[in-house]
Amino acid sequence: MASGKAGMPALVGIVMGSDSDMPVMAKAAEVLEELGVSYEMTIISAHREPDVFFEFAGSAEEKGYKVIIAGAGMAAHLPGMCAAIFPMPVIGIPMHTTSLGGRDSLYSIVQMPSGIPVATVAINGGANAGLLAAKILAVSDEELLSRLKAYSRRLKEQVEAKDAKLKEQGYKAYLDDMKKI
Ligand code: RP5
Repeated sequence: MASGKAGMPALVGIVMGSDSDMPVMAKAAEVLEELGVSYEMTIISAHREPDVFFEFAGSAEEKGYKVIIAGAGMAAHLPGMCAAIFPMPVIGIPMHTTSLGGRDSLYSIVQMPSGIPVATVAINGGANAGLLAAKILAVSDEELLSRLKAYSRRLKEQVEAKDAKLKEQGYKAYLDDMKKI
């Protein structure tokens, strides 16, 4: 289990079906760290260890989680089953897959039956999942809301800086710079 803020009870549970999902799930963790939101990261396979999964989902509320971010690929049942058990918001991240390009994961996660919603982000949308979790928590946390507004301002400034560089250098030099990265 990886934790975002030492000594802070985790508000967000980040769970993934396999360590092969880690590069995408890490994006969610990075955003939460940047915004100062505590989290715990766990690997659980709903299919390969259902008993461990039921213990995780059944105890998540008691542990203090307010949101769960669940990522999985292929027949991706982890987010939906979290939503079936955990009474607060669940955000699903469909993993890209080599066989079906992630459509298998996307449809498995987004096509939930009425009554059991999963807020599904884009295929491999780890960063947006982290942001959405922070926005849900910011409904009752003014300081977090301020940090989210500052995050949005930084995004805007980054685009403005890119446009200023383009105007200054022209697109050919800009492209050359991009190839160096
Ligand atoms: C899913 O199956 C996982 O979420 C992962 O995306 C996919 C493949 O898992 P591994 O075979 O890499 O463990 O359960």
